[in-house]
Amino acid sequence: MKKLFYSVLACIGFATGAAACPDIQAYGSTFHYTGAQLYNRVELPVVAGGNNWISQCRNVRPAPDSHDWGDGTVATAPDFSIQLSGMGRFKLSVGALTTVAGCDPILLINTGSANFYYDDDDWGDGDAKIDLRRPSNGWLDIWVGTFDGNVCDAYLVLETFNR
Ligand SMILES: [Ca+2]
Repeated sequence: MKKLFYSVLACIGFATGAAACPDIQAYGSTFHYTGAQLYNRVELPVVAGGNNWISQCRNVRPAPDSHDWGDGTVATAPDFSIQLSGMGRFKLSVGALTTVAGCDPILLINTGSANFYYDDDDWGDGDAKIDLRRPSNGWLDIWVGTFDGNVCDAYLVLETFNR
């Protein structure tokens, strides 16, 4: 419900010419994990989608993913703000998955070193995945969007691996 309210606000903003875009100053649902904790895979439910087309946001120029680059819609505030620590000996896999037919999630993240990354389908079967080989400690902001602008149920996956 909170997200729906946010969407309405974003629509009003757009109608008056003040288009909203992903905001790295805002916080989503907040969690703190160490690299060791995430060695046990964590799954967090999320409603994928939002009102901001990434391609129309000048403040967001994601690093091109090795496999695909595309568009999609995300909310203004991150869906998740994850405070990471103890990441020194780990790599981190971030996934956006769904079991809903016709739901095509995308991932947009902003790392502790303030870099945006985007992915559409690297998990396989339309699901998104971004692997951070040397994840920064600090805040990782995560938007779970959809490629086609729809809103649908998905879940975020976080898991570390020894590197
Ligand atoms: Ca996808």
